[in-house]
Amino acid sequence: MNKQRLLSGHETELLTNEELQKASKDLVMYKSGLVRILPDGWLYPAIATRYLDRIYNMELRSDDVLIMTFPKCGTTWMQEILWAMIRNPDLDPSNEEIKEPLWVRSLDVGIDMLFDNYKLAKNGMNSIAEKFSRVCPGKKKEDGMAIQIVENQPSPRVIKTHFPLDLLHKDLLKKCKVVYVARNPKDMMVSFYHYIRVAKGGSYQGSLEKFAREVMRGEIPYCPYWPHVLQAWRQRDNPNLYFTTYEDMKDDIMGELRKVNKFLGKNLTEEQLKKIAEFTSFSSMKTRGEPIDKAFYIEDIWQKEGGMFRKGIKGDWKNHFSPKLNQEMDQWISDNVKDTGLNFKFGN
Ligand code: PPS
Repeated sequence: MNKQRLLSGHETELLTNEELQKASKDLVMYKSGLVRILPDGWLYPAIATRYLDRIYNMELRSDDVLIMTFPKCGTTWMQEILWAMIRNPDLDPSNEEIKEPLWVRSLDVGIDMLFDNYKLAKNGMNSIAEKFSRVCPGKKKEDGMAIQIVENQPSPRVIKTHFPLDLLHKDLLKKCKVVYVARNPKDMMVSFYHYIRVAKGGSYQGSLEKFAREVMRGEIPYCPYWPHVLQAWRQRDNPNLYFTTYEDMKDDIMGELRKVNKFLGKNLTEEQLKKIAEFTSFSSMKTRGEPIDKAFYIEDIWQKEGGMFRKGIKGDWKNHFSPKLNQEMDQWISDNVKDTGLNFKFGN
């Protein structure tokens, strides 16, 4: 079926063969192709349409917390903070969950759509598949492993999503809390480019300049960037959404932890927050290792440049952008933030 109406009200449209051929020149492709979700044009592996309605309709609990981001904007960092604050505030090492990789403890509810990639399907998601068979006996993988694990998880849950607000339930912000992390688009671009090269699901072969232009035109999976960020930005005064940035976290992590503590109503002590800051520092997280299965990565790029934990700094774009790309990005940014009140710090 070429077109489908989702419960969120969006219409789906499969990319034509011509569009797919263009997209797959530098990118590893998905068996079922790609789908565009209108009107904003979100681009996902076409298999996403199998899960989106179920995710839209998932039963939300009042103590659920969602970590929502556009990719490469600080998800993993905030996810580990939220998991610690909510599930293990004293960082008890004997906690059973802490032994699991982060992406199993706190699932990306839409991760199954990446399974459609032949390079990943084989063993890139073993830990999720293992948990699925353990906690969802008799259930079908094809109905979405992540969503079914999440449905079975004990409260309070920390759920990760890269889907934007408007693809999730219309009452999401009435029913539970969302922490949204944005990152300046120049550093997002460098980090996204690295990841789409190192992840077998991307195996991207083109240059940074080419990639950046494709992202700006919304031609890379998970794009477009602006509606994702702006939908959350417009909700910044909603008491159930906390909007923050990667740059604010880098500038003052204790200040951010206090704000998140208040937002969640956790009443953790300064001592507990300090320990969480240390537990979730870049060096601690990198030392503990990848939050996902290593089979996800192309080994030699991973060895040289890292995987999920690459540099963890602000302003790295300055080491990668040509003056021309910088100019194009500046234009793209100013066109899109105009009249929104949203400003980014571009790092030093
Ligand atoms: S993902 O795959 O979309 O969930 O990736 P995401 O976690 O959003 O983004 C990865 C970038 O975040 C950096 N990172 C951190 N920075 C500082 N402190 C901590 N603890 C931390 N954890 C992850 C990670 O290094 C990626 O940024 P770059 O610029 O590529 O280093």
